[in-house]
Amino acid sequence: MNYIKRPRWQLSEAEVTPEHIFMNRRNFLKKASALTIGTASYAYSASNTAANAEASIANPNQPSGKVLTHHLYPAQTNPVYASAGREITDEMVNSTYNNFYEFGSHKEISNRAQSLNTRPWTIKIEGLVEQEQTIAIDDLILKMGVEERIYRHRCVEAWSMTIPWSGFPLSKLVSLARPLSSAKYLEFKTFFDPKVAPGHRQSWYPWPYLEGVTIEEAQNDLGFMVTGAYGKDLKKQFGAPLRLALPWKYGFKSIKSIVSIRFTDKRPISFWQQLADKEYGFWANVNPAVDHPRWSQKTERILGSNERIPTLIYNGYGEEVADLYKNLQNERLFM
Ligand SMILES: Nc1nc2c(c(=O)[nH]1)N[C@H]1C(S)=C(S)[C@@H](COP(=O)(O)O)O[C@H]1N2
Ligand SMILES: [Mo]
Repeated sequence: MNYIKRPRWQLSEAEVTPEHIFMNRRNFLKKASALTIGTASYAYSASNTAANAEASIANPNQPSGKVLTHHLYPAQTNPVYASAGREITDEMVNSTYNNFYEFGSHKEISNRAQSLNTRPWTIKIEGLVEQEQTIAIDDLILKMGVEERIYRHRCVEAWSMTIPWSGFPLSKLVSLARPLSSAKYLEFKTFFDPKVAPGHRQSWYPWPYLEGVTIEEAQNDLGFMVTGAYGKDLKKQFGAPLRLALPWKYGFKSIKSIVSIRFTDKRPISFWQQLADKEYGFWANVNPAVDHPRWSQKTERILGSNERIPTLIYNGYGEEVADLYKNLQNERLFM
């Protein structure tokens, strides 16, 4: 196992990527470099997918209930995030060990989560924006295009995985939303449907699941709106049809099955913060030096292996995100 001894950018893809993906990527990069001039101008297929998009938006409200975006996967890998310096977690392991409290407060929710109907599905963009909008999920995906990124995922419970997500940068969604200058935060909300989600009938939880980030965090390149994983569109237990991935923060920030994104001037109070403010805060950046009140955060268990490894500050993404926090020393940044 190849736990990060060198920074991510010094590892070769082959060291961290399963062979078949590696080979596909090689082929893809060959094709890509035939089309573009060098890697610096590696222009994502965004224009490509945008062209497809215009052609395939048949009905913006998708009354058919069909997924109209299967054809976008597997997506091209963004070379900047082609490796997370760790082995990718086995898909079966990942698909059968999930936190999704809407379907139960344990990890074996994958069967139950299949009752979630993810089409038709709309996303609301609301609050402090030039114009509020409601977008059908596949229209949004086609408009944004998709790419693949390999990210680490560190749960506050001290286990971790490495996942090949597909999706689009959160920053791109911020641009689409055209926020007003008064907008300081994004507040994300999960669906609420007690008929479908047994957890929603447990009234002691502050449903719907809610999370937030600052607009600066949302504009950082690492924030990712996930629409697929392992080269396919997103499984329900992963938070289909749209979830967040913020790999430098504890996993609970990566909210699943999003129905609305509100731009606001008030700091959102997340689901977990409402439940236990002494244990979970707004920032929730990974830091091995700051223990959870009930356990240590120094190490993490790699899911699907017997290995325990040291946890890294910002989950190893400090280079990308540390600057966001340099003037916030008085905040509870690490819980
Ligand atoms: N709506 C919703 N989003 C959620 C959760 C949840 O219970 N409900 N759990 C969070 C937690 S604690 C983690 S670790 C990740 C788990 O994602 P995974 O099941 O894909 O590993 O989802 C996060 N997003
Ligand atoms: Mo978590």
